[in-house]
Amino acid sequence: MKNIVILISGRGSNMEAIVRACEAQAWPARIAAVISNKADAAGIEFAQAHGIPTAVVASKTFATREEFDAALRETVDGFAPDLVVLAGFMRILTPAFVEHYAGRMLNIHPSLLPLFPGLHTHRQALAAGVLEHGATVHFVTAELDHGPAVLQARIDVRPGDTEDSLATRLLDQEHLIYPQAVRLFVEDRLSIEDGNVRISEPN
Ligand code: NHR
Ligand code: GAR
Repeated sequence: MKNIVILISGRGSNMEAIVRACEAQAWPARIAAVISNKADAAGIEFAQAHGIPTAVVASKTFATREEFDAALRETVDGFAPDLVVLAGFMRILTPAFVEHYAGRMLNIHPSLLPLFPGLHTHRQALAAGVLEHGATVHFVTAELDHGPAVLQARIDVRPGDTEDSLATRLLDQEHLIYPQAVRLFVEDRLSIEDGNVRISEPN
């Protein structure tokens, strides 16, 4: 059984999709904890209702990123994670934190990376006039939104689309690919070769 620790900052709908898929598909894994950097994250209530251990490490109570990341690492490591999943987690992580979880931390970013790293991706996509938008699950590296990509999902950009309409339509796709990617990881089917992800056949 692999231990998965999920980090959130808010709603937690991607976390919810992963929790449900893990239960429904009987993965060789358990959700060991859901941890938020914000005390009022709605996702914490869902996790508690599912009997999943939760913790809050409130980022605003720390003076520096280094101190926050040290406290977060201590809490995360208390759950002996094989995999750390960022799901709508909104704090940039220090290189030391990222290095500690190298090869075992995933993120979902709401763009077709390498397009539109950083924040406000739907706004960036509309401003660029792209006809296709999407989301990328990637391994987390120190360089923001630049780690090796595992899976992507695409949506068309339609006339009249807004940041909200894109975000809403994309979220349905995120809820499909993020559980798929996490499942590949817990089934030991992901490896990184020459900086790219290789997906192996099921055993
Ligand atoms: N940390 C590292 N080192 N590398 C990555 O690839 C990371 C990461 C931390 C989070 C998620 C990412 C996203 O998918 C992620 C990937 C937050 C920001 C940000 O600017 C940017 C990208 C992501 C998450 N955060 C502000 C900060 O100063 C705070 C913004 C806020 O609180 O609303 O940390 O998009
Ligand atoms: C998702 O769309 C996710 O891709 C995005 O925020 C939303 C979180 O929703 N992540 C980022 O923008 C990371 N900076 P959720 O809390 O319901 O999963």
